[in-house]
Amino acid sequence: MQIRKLARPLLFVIPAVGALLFGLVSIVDAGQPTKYQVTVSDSSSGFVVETIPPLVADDIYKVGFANNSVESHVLVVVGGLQPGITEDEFADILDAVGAGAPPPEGAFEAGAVFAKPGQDHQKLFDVTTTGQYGFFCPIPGPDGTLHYKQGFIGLFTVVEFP
Ligand SMILES: [Cu+2]
Repeated sequence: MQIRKLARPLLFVIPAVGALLFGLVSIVDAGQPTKYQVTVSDSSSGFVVETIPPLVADDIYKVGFANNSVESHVLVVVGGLQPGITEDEFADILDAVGAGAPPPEGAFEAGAVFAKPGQDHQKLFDVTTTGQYGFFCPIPGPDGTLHYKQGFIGLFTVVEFP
């Protein structure tokens, strides 16, 4: 008898607490960076990075980077690139900087996140400046070939969120 009397009101209390917690979480979320998930995996023709779209809204993102590949990777994003640059031109710049040349004027790193095989890590990426961006992984494979020459490279444009 005693337990039943206590148990019944508790059933009504628990959903109310749940609603309150949900409300608090929603308020906290409003000030948090936008979450975005990127995955790298292997294919017969190289590494596949999914998905960084050609157009990205300006924002600060908390990027999750899941590594489903057999090698370690770091997703590096750089901004301030020349508009209309091609992927080959971007790779040439990376080669030059890797060989000791200064980075192109105005270029900046927007963020980087490292993940070993099987890991999924998060880092903040600041793409609040509109313009031409690129992403790449500079880690070499077992034969010394850099990952950005095995498919881990791409370009995207950051546009003002409408
Ligand atoms: Cu890599």
